[in-house]
Amino acid sequence: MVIRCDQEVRNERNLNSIQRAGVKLRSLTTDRRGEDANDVVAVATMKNDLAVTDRLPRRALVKNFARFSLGSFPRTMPLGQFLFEYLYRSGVRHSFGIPGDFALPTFAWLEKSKIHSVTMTHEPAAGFAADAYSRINGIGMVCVTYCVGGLNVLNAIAGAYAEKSPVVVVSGAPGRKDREKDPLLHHKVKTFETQRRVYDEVTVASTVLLDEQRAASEIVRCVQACLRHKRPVYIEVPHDMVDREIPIAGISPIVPEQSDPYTLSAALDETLALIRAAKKPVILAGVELARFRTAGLVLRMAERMNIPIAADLLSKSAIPENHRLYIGVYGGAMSSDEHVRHYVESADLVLMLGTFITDMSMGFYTAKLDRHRTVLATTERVNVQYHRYDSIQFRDFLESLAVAKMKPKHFEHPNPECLPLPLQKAERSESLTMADVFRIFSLHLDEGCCVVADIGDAIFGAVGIRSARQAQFIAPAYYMSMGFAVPASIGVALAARKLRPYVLVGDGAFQMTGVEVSTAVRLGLNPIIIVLNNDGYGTMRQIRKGCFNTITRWDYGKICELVQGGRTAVASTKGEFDQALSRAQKSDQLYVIELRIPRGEVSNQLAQIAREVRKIRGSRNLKRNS
Ligand SMILES: Cc1ncc(C[n+]2csc(CCOP(=O)(O)OP(=O)(O)O)c2C)c(N)n1
Ligand SMILES: [Mg+2]
Repeated sequence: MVIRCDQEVRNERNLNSIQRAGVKLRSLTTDRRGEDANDVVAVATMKNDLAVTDRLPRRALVKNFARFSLGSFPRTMPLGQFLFEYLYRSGVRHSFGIPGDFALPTFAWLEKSKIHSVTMTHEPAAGFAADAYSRINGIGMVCVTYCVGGLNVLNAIAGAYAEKSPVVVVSGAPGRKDREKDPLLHHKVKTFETQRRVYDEVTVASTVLLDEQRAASEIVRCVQACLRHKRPVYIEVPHDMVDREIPIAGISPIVPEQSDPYTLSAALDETLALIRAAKKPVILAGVELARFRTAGLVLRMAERMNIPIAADLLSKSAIPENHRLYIGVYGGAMSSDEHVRHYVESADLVLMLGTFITDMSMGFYTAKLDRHRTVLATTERVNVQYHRYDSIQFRDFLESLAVAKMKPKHFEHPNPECLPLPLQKAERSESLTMADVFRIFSLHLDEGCCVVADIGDAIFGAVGIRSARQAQFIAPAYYMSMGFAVPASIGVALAARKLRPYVLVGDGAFQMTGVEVSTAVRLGLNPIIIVLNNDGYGTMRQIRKGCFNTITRWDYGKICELVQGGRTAVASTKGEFDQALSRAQKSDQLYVIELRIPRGEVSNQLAQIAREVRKIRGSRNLKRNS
């Protein structure tokens, strides 16, 4: 018997009320989606069995079914074999992680699969690598052991959740048998459920594969949720389950999700009326355009309507920066230049498409984007001025805008001469300022580069990077976790072999995860790693001085000796940096370039932001010289 409960499960409270209403939840796995939790439907398949399934957009469903219909799998398979084969067919080619005894049987299946397993030096780095890989590849994974590994990688997965990066976390775990009588087993924290429960906070779906009958459908459900929401999911694999034969048949198709046609048409009518009436509209292209691969639709719309486009720090490079309609990065006081700031703030309509409105990307509350002149469309909702429309698929909304009839707008580029000035002979011996670091850096970029920025002035200054040729850019510009960039460069290089990572990393952040240079050398990768050495936590010093901003002075180039690979250079003048970059570009080896930046020297963007933060937090600099 099949009983379909049409009741929506919006949050855990609803799940609980379903339980109280008499439906006993057997092998319930929790789906949490924050704001888009209303996408979850509960389907009761038997009186005592409630599964939470995802609704996928019809397009995704058709595509997915065409690519890897479950019909092409044998009727039964060992669990580990199915898990990695399904992940492979979903697009995963590399896995990042560190094994442990509970995870060894899972790693054995991983090794037998078509997915390459990359052992990193530390789990946080594996998480950052997988995050960057997933952003570029569309899905990625980490494979770790129970709690000591899983909880070690948690911060990176939290960042992936916050910034919508589709990472599958596969964790080895104590066996089904081990859990009987609740013994104290190594790596256990509080209960056997602890790790899964912690992960529920940073994933959109989670499962513990304790039941052979449901294992395949649970794997499918989690991976589909990851692809659909572009957010992490958690799959826990007890070591005594991974070799068991599991049935593959009988997985129910995923119900596609569609826009409500009336709501879609009302939202479009209102938006198009605003665009029609606008004299000076602008698009603020958001990061979801990159994640959901919809930047092309927005470009088509912008070109047909002749509307200029700005990006924000998180979405930088989602739209080609050398496009004639591109005007720069907007972020209030943290904009790439005054022209873009003025243009966006004086526009009579700002179309925010796929935009995350965060304190950081909006320049610590200095952005001026009043609701009466904005449309905010994301995968979660569409807000047109003060009206909110739900039940609209983001892609449907963009597709309709891209083909809508509209008289092209008048547009004059506010800053056509925005490219960096070439380096003059006379200035080559001058010492480096942060503005010059980003200017010289920009002069060396082209389509083969992916700039990977860490936290600190590396990310703030990167707002101003602009090049004649389109380079890619990734950074944890919302979650802002230090230590991202060096391991992320490994993820980038493996996800896109044609891109060479250009890492911008502060000395503090390098001391966290820079040792991943070791993994890059082992894999034969050749990122160019630029260490911005300003003798400590420069960003923090801008906000509050104190001895807590002091770190040990390292000779950064020596890392190459330690890991026995790569080349190094040190630069403290503009000419030296330019020369070091040229050498690194000509070399096919990994390069570590240490830039000696005077303490206290910061980019304009950091100076502006620090001023705002000091204002908000009321911080006074207590000590002068630390
Ligand atoms: C994991 C983590 N720990 C602490 C912080 C807080 N934090 C932000 S910037 C910063 C200093 C960064 O120093 P460095 O990498 O040398 O860059 P700089 O600020 O000097 O440019 C710190 C400690 C953080 N964002 N992430
Ligand atoms: Mg520093």
